[in-house]
Amino acid sequence: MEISAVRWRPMTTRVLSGIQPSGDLHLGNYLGAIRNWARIQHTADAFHPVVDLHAVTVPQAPGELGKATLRMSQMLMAGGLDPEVCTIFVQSHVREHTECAWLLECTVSFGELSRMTQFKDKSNQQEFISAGLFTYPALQAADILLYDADEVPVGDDQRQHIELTRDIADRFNSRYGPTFKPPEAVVPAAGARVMDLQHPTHKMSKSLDSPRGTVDLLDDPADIVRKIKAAVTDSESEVRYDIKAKPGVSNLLSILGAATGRTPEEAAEGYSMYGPLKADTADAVVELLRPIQARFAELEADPAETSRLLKIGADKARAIAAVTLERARTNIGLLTP
Ligand code: ATP
Ligand code: LTN
Repeated sequence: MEISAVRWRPMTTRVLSGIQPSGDLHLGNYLGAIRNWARIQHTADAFHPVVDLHAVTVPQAPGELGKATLRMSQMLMAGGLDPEVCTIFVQSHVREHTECAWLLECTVSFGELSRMTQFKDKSNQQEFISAGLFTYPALQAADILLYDADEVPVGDDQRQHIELTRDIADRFNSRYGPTFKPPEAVVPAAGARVMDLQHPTHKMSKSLDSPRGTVDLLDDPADIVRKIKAAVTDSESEVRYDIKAKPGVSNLLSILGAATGRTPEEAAEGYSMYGPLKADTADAVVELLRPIQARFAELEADPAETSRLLKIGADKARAIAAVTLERARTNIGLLTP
């Protein structure tokens, strides 16, 4: 085995995290993920695919996915991912992902895939359970392993998929020789979790179907104010950060703190009533989202420019993915065409 031919370690930390083009981003996605990605891009070599092929694991309305993919790319850019600093691309534009996914499907077992909690949850919600929904983690592993990513910043729910990605990489390497770099999951602290405004014990989520409890990144200011003022609190009136006893108030304090660069405890100082806390939280969120919404409007007005940027991203991504895939093909021993 020619180990010297295998290059695993990029000069700087390489970070990769993908997002499905399913619905618009909400405040939880922004404060818990995108804002963090926007910071990381300045110190790491960051890759962010919009994972459209993951979205087709469940049926899609014909003709809609492309629009949703463009829109999600624009939301990422508006949220602070700079295509000149990091690599934003569309997963299906880099065909190496699907070819690599097949090799990894053959490296993961039926039993391992059966144990994935996201599959169990999602398959319970579907009438038609596609084979792709079952093998989804192998495609996700390809997304990560093709880029020799060191770190994968994700929410806690994705930890199991990243662990499986490590196991797949290790198994492939032991069968065929050093090929893939096992990545680490990087999960933000619990405080980065934004809860639904109407159901503060559930996380704010695209799939909860709680329009009054979810602040979308593109909500207009009047809607943001209305939703935050109507947030569920409790019958006491004391303002303090106590997630167990006061989930609604604590959520507002987390949001206010995150929007103004303070801890929730610091954000609580000076408030003795809910009214002013809600008003200030609403103002802070409106101000936080204002530049994002303005940037989104510019990008939305010029889809050709977004497509141009996505093509540059896909070209950069493909150059790396192709090398890794070739290494995998060679190490397995597939015949060179
Ligand atoms: P779905 O409901 O379809 O699972 P979602 O709204 O939970 O979607 P994802 O697309 O699964 O969002 O996640 C995108 C990123 O946003 C992930 O890194 C995830 O950890 C983060 N994220 C999602 N919801 C929240 C939240 N409420 N608070 C903080 N971070 C969140
Ligand atoms: N499964 C992830 C989305 C996702 C992803 C990835 C995240 C697909 N490919 C690669 C990190 C790295 C989700 O449901 N949030």
